Amino acid sequence: MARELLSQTELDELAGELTGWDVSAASLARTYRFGNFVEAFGFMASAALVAEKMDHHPNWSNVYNSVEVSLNTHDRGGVTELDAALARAMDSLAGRTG
Ligand code: H2B
Repeated sequence: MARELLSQTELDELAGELTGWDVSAASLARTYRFGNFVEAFGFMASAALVAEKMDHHPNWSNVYNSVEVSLNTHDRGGVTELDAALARAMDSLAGRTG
């Protein structure tokens, strides 16, 4: 999967697609809120396995039922298609599609 930085046009398209995400050239950011800590941590456990398989890892933090996520490609210093793919996978796992 492409590890090139997305163009401004591609970022604009992504902002239209990824509702709930704050899309910038630097990162894709979203805060998920779940029913409780177990649901939040369950999401993180599932997302961690997907991330590891992709060899692409989130910057994230958890406080009780909320998980704050920031995605970027460290070795490119911005957002690539890999970040978009992980964002889509996380939305799917969190049941926040569309
Ligand atoms: N995750 C993210 N989010 N960005 C990266 O640039 C990155 C990563 N690089 N996971 C990977 C691991 C790299 O360090 C290894 C060596 O493939």
